[in-house]
Amino acid sequence: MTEALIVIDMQNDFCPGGALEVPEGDVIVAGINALMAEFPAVILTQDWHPAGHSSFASSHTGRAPFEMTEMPYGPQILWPDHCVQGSRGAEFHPELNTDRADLIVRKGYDPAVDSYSALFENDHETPTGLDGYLRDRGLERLTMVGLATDFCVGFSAQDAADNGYEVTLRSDLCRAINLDGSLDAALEAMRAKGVRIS
Ligand code: VGL
Ligand code: ZN
Repeated sequence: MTEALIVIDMQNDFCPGGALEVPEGDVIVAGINALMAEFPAVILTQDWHPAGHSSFASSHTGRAPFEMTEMPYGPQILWPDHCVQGSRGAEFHPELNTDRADLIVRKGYDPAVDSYSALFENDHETPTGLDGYLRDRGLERLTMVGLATDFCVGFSAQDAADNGYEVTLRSDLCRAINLDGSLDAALEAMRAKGVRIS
């Protein structure tokens, strides 16, 4: 039992009508639920920001969503307020089968550091704990699905590949935000690290 399905950020705020909506973000829910049956281990991630998080444009006077800023850990895109802890937008899509989850990993809770990847925060060194969990359980082959291909899914896949996992991206069960070619850049970066894109 070495295979895990990692379902990234299938939350209301990333679905149509949400604060940071991903086009067609909701159409993949049924396919993800069906895919869970094929995996012995299912792990969900949940973007989980405190109000006033430093990745929110609203936390920086005069700045608008989707502009870039510099954080102590590097460049950072400023986002609309989203996935605020305890809000409806932070809840999983109501049709997602959360019962099958062995583990739910929350990330992005440090007010000063964003966390796209399921394994490491955006400083690329603070662990979320998922790497340790996967190692402890001997889960070595990961299939990634969810939102958004060019941010949280893409960085999760790259970090996992960098840390020795065999990673497959099911692109039919992901959707992208696609800011300024970010989808092509993410696919290229994943391929360069040996992520299998199917
Ligand atoms: C995400 C931007 C900000 C994602 C999360 O889930 O891809 N993107 N927070
Ligand atoms: Zn976020």
